Amino acid sequence: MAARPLAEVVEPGWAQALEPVAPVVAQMGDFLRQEIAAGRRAFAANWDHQWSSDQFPMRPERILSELRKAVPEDGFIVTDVGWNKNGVGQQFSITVPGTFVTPSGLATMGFGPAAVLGVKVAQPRRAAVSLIGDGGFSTNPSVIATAMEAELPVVWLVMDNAGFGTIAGLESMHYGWSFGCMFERCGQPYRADYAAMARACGANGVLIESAGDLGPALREALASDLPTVIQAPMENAPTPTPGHWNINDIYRKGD
Ligand SMILES: Cc1ncc(C[n+]2csc(CCOP(=O)(O)OP(=O)(O)O)c2C)c(N)n1
Ligand SMILES: [Mg+2]
Repeated sequence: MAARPLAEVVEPGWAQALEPVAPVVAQMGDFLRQEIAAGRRAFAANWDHQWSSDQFPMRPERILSELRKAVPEDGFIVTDVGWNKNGVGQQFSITVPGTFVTPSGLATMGFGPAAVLGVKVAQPRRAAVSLIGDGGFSTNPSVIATAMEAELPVVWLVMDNAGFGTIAGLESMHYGWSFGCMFERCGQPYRADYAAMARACGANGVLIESAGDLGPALREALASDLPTVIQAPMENAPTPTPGHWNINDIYRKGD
């Protein structure tokens, strides 16, 4: 990447003061870029067998890789909270700045299903996909009717692990149970039919029945002039959390 003149990137008056150290900083930048690229290659080598896994219910990595292949590089990925956000943060290559929209540290469930509507209003010609969990989508399913009224052909891709999966993992790690976090009925995983909810609103609704169906379903949804809910049953498996920290180091069982 070509270095920009200092005067363009720092406050007026600082350029002269920083001039002597600029070459060193530029060299460090090159070194860091190489280190990051090597780290990404090593990370990808660890996970590529999951990116193409045919397992069903699906692996989260396969969902992420199908999404990356289907959405144009300038399309928007809007997440919520859970494996969706954690997965995009670490396993989804973003090449166009501003195309990853996320509640980040505020982590408000229900953000993803709604925020994608605002994104589509602002950029109607670009693809806008909301990648969300079943818990997050359940907090705000009325967005389907709103998208129908406003004629916004957005896509919600629901990673359906039949639970508040991230929180179930934290609970069971620290307390040995996952009370209230896994959706069950009569001892079996309980999945509401989110695709049918979409159809009830007049939108498209697709329930994925095998891993290979997801790519074509995404392409069809992106070409449609109606909003679409795609429900992808998924194993409740962690995608690594972005950054150097581990969420399990933060929450500790009290004395
Ligand atoms: C309004 C709100 N309530 C509770 C939480 C805590 N919380 C964070 S992730 C999560 C579970 C989300 O479930 P789901 O959307 O299904 O994603 P998953 O963890 O299963 O990937 C919860 C309850 C939150 N972030 N926001
Ligand atoms: Mg879930």
